[in-house]
Amino acid sequence: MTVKRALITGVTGQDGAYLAQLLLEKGYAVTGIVRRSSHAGVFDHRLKWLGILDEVELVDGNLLDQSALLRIVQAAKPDEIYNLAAQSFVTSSWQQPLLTGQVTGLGAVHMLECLRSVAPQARYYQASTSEMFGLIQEERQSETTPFYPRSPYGVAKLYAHWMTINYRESFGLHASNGILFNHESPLRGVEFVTRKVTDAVARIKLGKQKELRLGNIDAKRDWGHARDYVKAMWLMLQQDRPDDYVIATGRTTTVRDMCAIAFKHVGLDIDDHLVIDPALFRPAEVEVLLGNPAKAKAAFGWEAQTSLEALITEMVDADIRRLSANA
Ligand code: NAP
Ligand code: F7E
Repeated sequence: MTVKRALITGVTGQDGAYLAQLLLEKGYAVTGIVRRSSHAGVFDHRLKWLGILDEVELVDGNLLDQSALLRIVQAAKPDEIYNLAAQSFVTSSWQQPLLTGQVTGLGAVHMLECLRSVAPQARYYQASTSEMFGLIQEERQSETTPFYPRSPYGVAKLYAHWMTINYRESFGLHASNGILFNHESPLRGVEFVTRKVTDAVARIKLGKQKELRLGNIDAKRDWGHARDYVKAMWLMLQQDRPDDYVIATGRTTTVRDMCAIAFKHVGLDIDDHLVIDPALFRPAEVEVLLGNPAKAKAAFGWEAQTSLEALITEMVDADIRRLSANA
């Protein structure tokens, strides 16, 4: 039996780790691109947490270095390429707009150029995002909703999104965009709001912290579990024809209500600890997102499996375990 080969950019990130785990379970040989860091913990902590560090082949590369990417793709001979690498934190995209454009926007084109030049048969997944909807033009956002990005991150992703469609149409590549709404897990970076909340709630419960400072708690998001969402990435590349799909739960919740789930889980009162900090508000906010995943359900039967309550309580419990082990 021939073993399928997958190449993942951003393998050290939340989604990269869960996707690598899924593909290994399916019998794939998995290669992941890692950008060099002075600290080993940056590249191995999520893969270690999932117990798969030794099973993934890690190669040194950077989305900004086209020559390295070309050599990597040529050597890996992938059947499937998942482009998950990005400067993915919306707040940072105002601090580093040019870098965000280069990595999150142009970086995707570096990968598409590799595909076009040396791997035209490979199937390609582009990590598009609900942030492209930004100032929403329809109450429930689907593949046909007009885009209106509200951050340098959203604008960079929109460029990558359209370049993926353009390369598909120009060169006949099997290239698909997954327009994923927010998805979280115990492996989420601690700068994102769900993990910031669950980490703080765990610290408050363990007596290591007193307050939780947040910005706009009226913002609403459609939050799912990363483990469910990486299955959708894989399913997209198993379809005969490349296409673009919204992946979401179809439920939206305020930051405040998400937070309340976390505090309630450990028997604490949110109003005793939550502090609003105006410095954490964004220059332009995405007030509400709510996805319509009907197309993905009809095409390949994908549906979110994890409720927000199950997701947040899993994250709080994981943070309590992590902090207790490090005490
Ligand atoms: P993440 O945890 O921030 O991971 C980003 C990954 O990109 C990390 O592995 C990071 O490496 C890598 N990276 C950053 N700059 C790079 C560069 N110049 N060269 C090579 N690698 C680089 O993000 P995630 O939550 O897993 O999301 C995965 C993808 O989906 C991203 O493209 C994100 O924008 C997109 N997305 C995420 C969501 C969500 O809710 N999670 C929703 C829609 C779309 P280091 O480990 O070295 O930092
Ligand atoms: O913010 C509000 C904040 O940083 C969610 C990325 O994965 O999902 C993510 O982008 C909301 C915003 O995620 C704090 O203003 C309030 O309205 O967790 P977040 P995001 O910006 O939605 C999309 C789909 C991506 O593609 C991105 O890569 O929460 N909020 N107070 C806060 N947010 C943070 N981070 N920190 C706060 O203190």
